[in-house]
Amino acid sequence: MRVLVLGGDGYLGWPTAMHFSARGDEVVIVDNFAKRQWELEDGIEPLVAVPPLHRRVGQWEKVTGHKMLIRVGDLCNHRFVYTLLDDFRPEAIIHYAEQPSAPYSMQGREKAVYTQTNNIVGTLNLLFGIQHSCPDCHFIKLGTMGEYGTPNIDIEEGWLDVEHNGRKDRVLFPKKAGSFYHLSKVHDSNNIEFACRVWGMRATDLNQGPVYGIETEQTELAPGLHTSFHYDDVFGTVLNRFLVQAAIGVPLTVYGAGGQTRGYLNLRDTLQCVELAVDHPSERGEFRVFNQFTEQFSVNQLAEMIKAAGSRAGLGVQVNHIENPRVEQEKHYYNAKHSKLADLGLEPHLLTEQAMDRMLAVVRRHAENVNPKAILPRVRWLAGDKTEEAL
Ligand code: USQ
Repeated sequence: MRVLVLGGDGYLGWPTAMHFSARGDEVVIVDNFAKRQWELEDGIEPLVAVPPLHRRVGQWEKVTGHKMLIRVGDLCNHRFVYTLLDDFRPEAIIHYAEQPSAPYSMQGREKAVYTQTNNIVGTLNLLFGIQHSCPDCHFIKLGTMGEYGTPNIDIEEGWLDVEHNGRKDRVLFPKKAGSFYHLSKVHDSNNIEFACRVWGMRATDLNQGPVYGIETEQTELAPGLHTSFHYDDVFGTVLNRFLVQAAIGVPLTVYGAGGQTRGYLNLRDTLQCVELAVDHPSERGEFRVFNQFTEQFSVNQLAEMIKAAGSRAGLGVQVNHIENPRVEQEKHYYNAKHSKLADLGLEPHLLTEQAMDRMLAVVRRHAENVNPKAILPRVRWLAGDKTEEAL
């Protein structure tokens, strides 16, 4: 298939591009390297330095014989988007090319406006571009479980059947996002649903939970094919952060009471889920939503699991409850449905002791690269514009 991987230089995008290329699909990676710029702004580096994209693609070709093309450009430039889609006529578009961090978006007005403009305008340009150049193409969009927030009712997969004053309808599940970043994805979802309803587009919104992990089948093939693994307070997801904290012997940073519960998944399962979506496209006019995670944990449960992995590895891991920099519920009901990907055949890589031990061992190998200043959270939800100068 002809597959576009938008944001193919990133944590999820690069392994995804290799995964599809390995199956023999024709892959074009699109990126504007904005993530590398955001890292430079805040003095943040991934655990292991990531070679430039062209070098990684060259290495991939050398190791596997598979070619991948690179197109450098910004999705907020509609001419770039239209030319890209006209030239390549993709059958599937996997869209990761967004600012992915809640704390980044909460640094102040400038970063909130940037996050929403970048994410929403880029996606909107794609919707128009698809309608214009490749209307039958399947649009696979990385959304987030954080669009729903933590409601006191069960979370359905995208849609909710309601009965109100004796009448029935099917509506998008109510959203209660927890940051301006998560809200950007809510707005994207609304725009995509509208494009499906009005233009007959086919789309799948993957509402993904926090991802953990460092390796995939392809990253292991040769040196230089690794992905960008963040452990810092801005781009690092909680389990990846805890692994690094355990590895360097600093206390785990549980925010507040630690009862915050989310649906998590292994990086390897992100690839599997996206592949299942590509191989089972939605119908024309269908806005399909998959809740993309495999297991639910509270932050406290994750901390306990890391502590146990630490003692198996001979590390004493201390768990600290620090003041929560976010405004979020720390004890709440959480029951999110996630059966649609399983129905398509997802075989999860669960967070077993063995999986945890392996990740901790890999992270420990690079412990000398860790910048201890990137551990404690710096962005406060209540600070409004005041954080901008603090960073
Ligand atoms: N947390 C801690 N300690 C830390 C870091 C985080 O207790 O050191 C807590 C947070 O307060 C939160 C939970 O862990 O309650 C998850 O935080 P996270 O930073 O792992 O995840 P989040 O900010 O929600 O964002 C991440 C990705 C984002 C994706 C989202 C899926 O960065 O791209 O959309 O996970 S979800 O959380 O389901 O919305």
